Amino acid sequence: MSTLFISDLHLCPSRPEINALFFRFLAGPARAARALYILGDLFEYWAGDDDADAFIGEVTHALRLLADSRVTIYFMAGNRDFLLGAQYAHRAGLHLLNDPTLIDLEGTPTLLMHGDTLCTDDLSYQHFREQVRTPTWQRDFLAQPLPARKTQIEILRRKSEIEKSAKLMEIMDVNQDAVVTALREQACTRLIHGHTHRPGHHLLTVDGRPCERWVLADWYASGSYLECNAGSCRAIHLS
Ligand code: LP5
Ligand code: MN
Repeated sequence: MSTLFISDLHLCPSRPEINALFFRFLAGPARAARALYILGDLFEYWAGDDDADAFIGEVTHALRLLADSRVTIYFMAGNRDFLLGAQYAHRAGLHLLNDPTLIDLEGTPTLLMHGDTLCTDDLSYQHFREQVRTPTWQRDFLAQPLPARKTQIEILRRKSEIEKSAKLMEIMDVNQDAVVTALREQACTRLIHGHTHRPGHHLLTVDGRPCERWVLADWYASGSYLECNAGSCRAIHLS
């Protein structure tokens, strides 16, 4: 049985075709898997587990059906849905993972990350990330009423888009030294991450060990997933 990996779906009510594709994926290929790993940015943004609108309800229901069919679903937060907490995870049947997480994937030590922490040259983002990942910041933010949180998120999203348009593409990609350090520290040979929206399969050598880095694709124009079996992985495009 395979293990599947997805990330960067950015689900939101305004992209019905992608949502339908995701629901077909959950009811189709994902049903035959041993486990599904969602490596962040499942949602366009997450304002708190108390945001229970109809669209989120649909996604929750679809995830729950998969979890109830005995496929283990793991969720690692991305930079857009890091506020997703234990309450929602319980509702949707998700097992929360820390970033990074090392797993033994049928004999291959495999490191899982969202990918944003590898973009160490993006200093303004890393500074922002440091602030919003503290328990104090998150407690204060979540203590505000939902509409106030959503207003601030909208301001941040606009600011982020403006800043991104002025950043060099290289700055928003992973830093090679950060990749090597992650593989070295965890003594593993495979890294799977998303975030950069630059799908690919990169081969590299770390301390004499042949390693590979899989970058998951985003689900903006279409969908895809990474399927791993003993020893190898392949990217599968959905249409
Ligand atoms: O997601 P992506 O790939 O488009 O861009 C990221 C970085 N941007 C972000 C912001 C998110 O995309 C949008 C909002 C997510 C909702 C989170 C919910 C809770 C937080 C609420 C806080 C108020 O993560 C982008 C990176 C890019 O990846 C590539 O790696 O470059 O980073 C930025 O552009 C961030 C800026 O560099 C720094 C922003 C400083 C913001 C200052 C505070 C504004 C708060 C307004 C509140 C009133
Ligand atoms: Mn991301």
